[in-house]
Formats: sequence, structure tokens, C-alpha cells
Amino acid sequence: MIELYGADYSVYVRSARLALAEKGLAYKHVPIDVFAPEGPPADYLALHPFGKIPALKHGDATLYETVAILRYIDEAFDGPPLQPDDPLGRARMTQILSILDTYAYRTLVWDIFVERIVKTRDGTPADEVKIAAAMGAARTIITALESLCSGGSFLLGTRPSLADCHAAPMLALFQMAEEGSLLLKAAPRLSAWLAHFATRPSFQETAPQSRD
Ligand SMILES: N[C@@H](CCC(=O)N[C@@H](CS)C(=O)NCC(=O)O)C(=O)O
Repeated sequence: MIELYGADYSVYVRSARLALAEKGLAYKHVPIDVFAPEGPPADYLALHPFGKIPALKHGDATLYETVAILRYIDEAFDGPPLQPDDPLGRARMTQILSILDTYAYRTLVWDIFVERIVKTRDGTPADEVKIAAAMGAARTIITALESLCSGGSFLLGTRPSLADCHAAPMLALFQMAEEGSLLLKAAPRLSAWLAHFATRPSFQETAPQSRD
């Protein structure tokens, strides 16, 4: 039995859920709200000492850090492979995963999507200075991903990989902000990939039900 801990509003949890769905694996989703006023339950820290989501349990094995979870999902179970066969393809996949974690998450999700969409939902004004300051980095991220995108149906060619699973949740939120939509329009391969990936059953099944 696989157990995945986390909230469906989280882009990182959605990456893991996308990999599980693309692999065709059944799992139990255990909700953990890291943004609850009282924080995550104290016993969750035994699974994730940094108190982030997701974490995964499989038998006696426990894992945290999404990229480690993604690799485990792909390598420990049967199902369609979610990593390229060749060394350069695998290196490109790792490069994209690293760009997403190191540069994209904070800039695209927190500095732009959360400011422009989440904060303004309840009437709080967006921090325009923060958004403007993030735009240079956002442009660099989108340009880099556009140049790494193969132009096929998936980021890296003709079958889905962990790169798609990790990139789609972040870019889908970014695109909801007008700044994201404009930058993505100038990246035709990346936009076409995102539009295509968004039609996959895995993406539709993992749409956030609660808050983004
Ligand atoms: N490095 C972690 C990052 C996970 C992460 O930041 N998750 C967010 C939700 S999308 C979180 O738990 N945030 C809670 C917080 O920052 O307090 C991973 O790769 O899993």
C-alpha cells in the first residue's frame, strides 16, 4: 500500500499524484494541511522533519522531497517508464526538475501566482513591487524551459516523464496570472505542451479540490 501525505492544493503534492496516476498506481491520499493555523499535525514531523508536503510511505519505507518521491514511484513499481532511456535525456529531465525547484517554484508560484490570484481573492491587494521584481526571473525561467522543451507532445519527446509531472502543476498556476499567461504566449512550444498535458486524465483527476 502506498500512502501519499499532503494537500491537493500543493503543486508538489500534485507532481507526486501525477506520477502515481501516469504510472497507473493505486494509493491512499492522506490529507495534511501545512497552512492550517495550527500547522501540520505534530506527528507529521516524524515523516517530514521540515514540515513540508508531500511525504510518501510504502511498507517500511518513508520518503520526503518530491524529486526523490518521483524517482521512487517510477523505479520501484511496474508501469510505463517515466524517465528517458538515454543518459542525455535523463540529464535533461534532472535539469528541468532542478530549474523548477531552484528557480521556478518561489518566483512563478509565490511571487506571481499567489500575489496576483490567491491574495486578491479576498480583496487583499497584490504586492505589485514583488510581482514586478519577479518578472525578470520569470522571463528567464520561461525562456530556459522553452529552449529545453522538445516541441513534441511532452517536454522531453514522445512519452510523459517526471519532468512533465513536476512542471505542469507550477506552470498551470503561473498561467492563471495575467503575467504568466503573457509570458507563456511568447513561448509557443511550452504553451502547446501545457495545453496538451492539461487534457490528460492524470491532470484532470488531480485538479485541486480545495484551495490552490
Ligand atoms: N523541497 C520540498 C518542497 C515542498 C514544498 O515546499 N511544499 C510546500 C507546499 S507546495 C509546503 O509544504 N509549504 C509549507 C511551508 O512552506 O510551510 C519538496 O521537494 O518536496
